[in-house]
Amino acid sequence: MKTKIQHFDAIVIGAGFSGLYMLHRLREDGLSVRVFEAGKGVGGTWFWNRYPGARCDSESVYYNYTFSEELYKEWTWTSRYPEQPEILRYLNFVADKFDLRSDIQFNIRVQSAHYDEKNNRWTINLDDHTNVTAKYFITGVGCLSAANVPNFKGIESFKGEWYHTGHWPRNKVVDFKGKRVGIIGTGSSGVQAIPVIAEQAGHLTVFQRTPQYSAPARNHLYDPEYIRKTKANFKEIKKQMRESTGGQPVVPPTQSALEVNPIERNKIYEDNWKNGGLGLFGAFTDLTIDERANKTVAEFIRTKISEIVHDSEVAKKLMPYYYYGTKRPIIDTNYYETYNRENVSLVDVKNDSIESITPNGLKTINNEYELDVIVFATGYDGMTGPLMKIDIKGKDGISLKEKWDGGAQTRTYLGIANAGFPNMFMITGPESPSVLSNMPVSIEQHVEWIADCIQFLRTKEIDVIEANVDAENEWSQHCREVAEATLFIKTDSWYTGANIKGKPRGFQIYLGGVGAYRKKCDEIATNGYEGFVLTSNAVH
Ligand code: NA7
Repeated sequence: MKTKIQHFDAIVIGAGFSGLYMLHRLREDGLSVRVFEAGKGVGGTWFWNRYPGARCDSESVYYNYTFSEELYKEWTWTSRYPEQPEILRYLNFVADKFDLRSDIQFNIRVQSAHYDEKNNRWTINLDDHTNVTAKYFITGVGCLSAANVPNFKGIESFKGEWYHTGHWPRNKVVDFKGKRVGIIGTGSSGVQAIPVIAEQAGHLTVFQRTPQYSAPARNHLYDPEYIRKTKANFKEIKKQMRESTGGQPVVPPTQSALEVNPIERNKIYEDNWKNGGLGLFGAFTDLTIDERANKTVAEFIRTKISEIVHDSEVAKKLMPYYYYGTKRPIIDTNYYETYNRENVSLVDVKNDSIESITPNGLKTINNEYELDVIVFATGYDGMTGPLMKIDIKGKDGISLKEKWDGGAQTRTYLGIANAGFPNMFMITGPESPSVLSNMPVSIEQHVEWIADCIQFLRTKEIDVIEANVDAENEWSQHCREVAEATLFIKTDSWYTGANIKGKPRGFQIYLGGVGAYRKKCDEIATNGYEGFVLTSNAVH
């Protein structure tokens, strides 16, 4: 028997920070909405990333929604950097408070979304073989949700257990006790997991391809007085975050690292190191644009590594050599210190690369390692990856993958829309500030912009909104130019797509800052959605 196709005003993919708020906003505006979520619960990234030590590196009191002052005041974070279980509890609290679950379908994957030009509707095909349609199609799929498990030869022969940090088991505690554990990858996930796993494992072998710059997080429990003050300053904090560069309420630097004398500069770095967190990254105005300025902070961290790590050979292997900050700067709890443990060893797989996974462990060109458990902390196909996993087709049956030429030619308008894909919106899509900002701030901005845009279309009885090709090209070019003026593009990283074999190199994040970006998006809306083509009575 054929099941009846359901029709909605809007379909949203994903029930993380983006999808939850998008659902809430559109429902408040009177739209019928359905959210599809592959996980068994809400949370998105925070549903899947359950690996040991998983924490956010934005401070808790800023890593939350600000659309509701009541919500902000009702929730109280326990520590400076929130652990994954606490963030997940927060998102569940939000889902309950706004009664969101009734419009979310869990355990289901969107396989395709095709635009039907004749009827001006999107048809969404789900992996339970049902279809639904909607006028507006919105993606809240996250920027780092397409896990990268390198295609190592022999992986299927491995007799032990293996896990990717982004797909950690939900109903099982992975037991490392007394085991020989290998971890591949030393990005944020690896750096967080390594110290925690080392405390449990019999022996932990870290397979490092590129060493990392990391600074201490100095996580601590919050003082109730600090929480009280933060809640009392809600309005000011919200304003500061929205107008800032990175979505954090911090005072921006005013000095070049080269303007101050070395003693003073070192004191500023020391203060940031003692204070913990990502302060070093924003210590001076020119760390990410001037090679000589960057060298000063890079040298500072390299000196710290040599002071912390006892074995000079190990310390040497841990020394990063590229521009600081051009790979995501990391904060940690006892990362470098962990290499002083007897049960931890470091293997440099840049010089002795991984050849295969064997039934009993891992083989590099020169050595073999026996392992009971392998942890892949090998990252993600960032930004475009999650979108290209879905078969999204716009006008004339052209897919997003074709339009972007498999990632080689990513072009978007504001990171929100795509020419050729009418009535489709991306929350924190490629070429928006997204991952180079405090995510909830960027997510809220997109959700509110999209919801306001849809309200505008409904009020003016406009049926179709589509980005104009010229406006899109101009925006993409602007993004590239901003990135090319920085050191970011000089390093192989997931920002540039260099971490994925065969992925063309680009830069898919807007580096102009969240405040400037918000202003630009608002101007476009105020000018009647400049750069978009608006059409009425499109339904034939
Ligand atoms: P990242 O930051 O992309 O880190 C992945 C790590 O895995 C990194 O050290 C990679 O080395 C390493 N890697 C990837 N593939 C391989 C292969 N084939 N062999 C050896 N090593 C490999 O991902 P994370 O999950 O840690 O963090 C992602 C983001 O989440 C982070 O930036 C924050 O925004 C939050 P490489 O550096 O490429 O040489």
